[in-house]
Amino acid sequence: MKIGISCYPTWGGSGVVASELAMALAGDGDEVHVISYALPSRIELIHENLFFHQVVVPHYPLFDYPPYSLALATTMVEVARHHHLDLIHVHYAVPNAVSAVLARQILAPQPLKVVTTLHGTDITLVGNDPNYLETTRFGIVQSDAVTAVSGALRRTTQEQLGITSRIHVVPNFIDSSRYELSRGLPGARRWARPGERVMVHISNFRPVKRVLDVVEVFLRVRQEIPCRLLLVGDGPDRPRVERRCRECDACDSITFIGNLPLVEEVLVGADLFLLPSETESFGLAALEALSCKVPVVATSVGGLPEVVEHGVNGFLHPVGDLDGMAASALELLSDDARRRRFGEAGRRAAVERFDEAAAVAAYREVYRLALGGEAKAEGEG
Ligand code: GMT
Repeated sequence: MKIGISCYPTWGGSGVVASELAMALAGDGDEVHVISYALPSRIELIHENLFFHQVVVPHYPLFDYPPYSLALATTMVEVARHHHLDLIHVHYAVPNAVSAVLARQILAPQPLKVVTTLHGTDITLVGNDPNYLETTRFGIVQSDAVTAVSGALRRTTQEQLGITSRIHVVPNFIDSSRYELSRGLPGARRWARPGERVMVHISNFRPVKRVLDVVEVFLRVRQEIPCRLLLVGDGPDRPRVERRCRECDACDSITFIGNLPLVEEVLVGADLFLLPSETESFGLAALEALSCKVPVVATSVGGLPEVVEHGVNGFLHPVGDLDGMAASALELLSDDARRRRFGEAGRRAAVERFDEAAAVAAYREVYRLALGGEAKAEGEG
């Protein structure tokens, strides 16, 4: 098959999932063309079947807001026309789905099927914004097939955008062997002093991630046991979080690591992962932690209960329940045997329920349907 994959190239989970999928498909023999305004951080262009096409958005004095969606649609048309793409798979609906639908229309009568994967904030925050709602809904409804990364996101899309057409659920996945390879590394322990427990948070530091809650939970735990917090990632809330760390005199035990391409290099060796988000359609970072045998304390929102099993590989609490999250963190950090049991259960879940090969097969089945194949009778999306 010849497949176009369009995504955001930044550090968000949607770009990571799109990149891993692109590399897996190319590895299986498909010809894959990645289309974005920069090379996505996780893409390794070392495969002969994998190509990258940069979307260039020219500036013109008239444009206060250069039209990225049009430049993207134009690149999609060029790539589809000259490389004879069978389909284009867009990750994140805004504006990628709309650009793909436009490209399909421009290309007619050359066929191009559009597959859209919804990742979360493209529905819950951005797509839902009245300024984008109608075009987001249009892009989704006009796609030849639509997937969501969790059952919760499918429900939200149906409820909030009133979408009644079929949405397949293909959960996010990880290449668990990568986490196996990092096992020998010191990982998070590099930053810890002897006797310190290490807690990790990874995100893009957007308000939806509630990184200040991470700090508050950490401060509660630090009153009870020696511990360190590693904050991985960067984004708009980082200055507020840094200010809070200074205010409470915690700079000595909180380390900001910034963006990292290979998060397992920090997750390995960590004792606990914190994800107190306001909303989270899936929580790829939580899955990466589980895969590294790190138990997760998170909020019981969106798709997180589909990833983290309360009392088995982590604990879930209502949004803002700082005392509850701190109590769960302490429970795990002060009981090595229990923490190890939770870690093993997390690794098992990652390997058994979020296997890369199974997800790639599920996406292939969605492609087959988009290309006009019959739906399988049982157990499908
Ligand atoms: O978390 C973000 O703000 C980035 C966003 C993205 O598009 O990269 O993440 C969303 O997609 C990820 C990959 O499917 C999910 O794991 C995240 O849960 C989801 N974020 C939210 O729903 C807040």
